[in-house]
Amino acid sequence: MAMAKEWLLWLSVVAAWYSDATSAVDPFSSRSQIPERITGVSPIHNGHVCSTWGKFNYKTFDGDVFQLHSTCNYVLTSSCRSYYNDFNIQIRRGEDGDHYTIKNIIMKLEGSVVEFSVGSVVVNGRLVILPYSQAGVLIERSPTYIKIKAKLGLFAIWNEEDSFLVELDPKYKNQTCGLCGDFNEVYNEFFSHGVKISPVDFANFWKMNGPTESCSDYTLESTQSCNYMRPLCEQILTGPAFSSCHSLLDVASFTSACVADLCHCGAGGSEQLDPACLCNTVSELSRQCSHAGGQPQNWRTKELCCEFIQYNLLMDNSM
Ligand SMILES: [Ca+2]
Repeated sequence: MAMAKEWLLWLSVVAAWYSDATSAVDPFSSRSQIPERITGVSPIHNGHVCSTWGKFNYKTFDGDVFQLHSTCNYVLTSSCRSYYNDFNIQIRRGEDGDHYTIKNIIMKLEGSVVEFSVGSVVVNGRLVILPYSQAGVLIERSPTYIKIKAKLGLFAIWNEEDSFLVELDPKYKNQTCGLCGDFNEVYNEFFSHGVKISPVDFANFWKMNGPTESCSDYTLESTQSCNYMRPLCEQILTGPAFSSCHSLLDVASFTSACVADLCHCGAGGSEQLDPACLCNTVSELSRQCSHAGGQPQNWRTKELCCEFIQYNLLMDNSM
């Protein structure tokens, strides 16, 4: 994959800055692969959270990180095992040139249907003003997020851009289906009848497009040729700004997502690379760290993602 020299130079400068700042022992240097099971990290956060961010990153409840480049509508997660369907969350990403975002989210929460799109929240067909609270569903807006709490045991946040996170009560373990997986603490999502399947094949099980709708999806090329970018991601994600996060999150999985972000940076094979590619996963680590109870420090510098606002506000993660 063609890489602009300026881009590599810029990355090297950023990495060097972080490297200087992380002269202490790097406890994650040997964790270059996604572990078979997430261990030693916060079970409260990691075990109950599914998320999607950036252009195409998804992380299942069980910790699998995968990339799905698609503008189709999918079931993100739903209660599938019980007779009564407690919840169903559908999500559709959109792209406008180089700008990728979550176009809309539909949440069926017990008896209510809540539709989110940028700038509007519609409950049971009616536009509502936030904060909204009715029938066990609370929706409120913070400076940087829309938060959704459902009494049945669901908490979600959307930054009205690329990042959506859903946390479920443990009572739903092994009860869910959708892109977030089955929530059974086993990495089994990408196998069908014992055969490994691609993210697009996996996602096809959960595609919910109407018969007349059109959308595009494709499997991204392997990131194996981009492994040389891994140290850059590791240096930033294991840096001192995130020291309070390292015991709370599985940083190795974010590193893999960061490598994918850089590997697939630029639109349509263009050599014009977007510095924001590096920011997506770093921002997500910061958000999830806050959600898990950590306190990420100000990681944005003049060289790194300075044009974006600071997201790492302390969030209320109570259910
Ligand atoms: Ca699973």
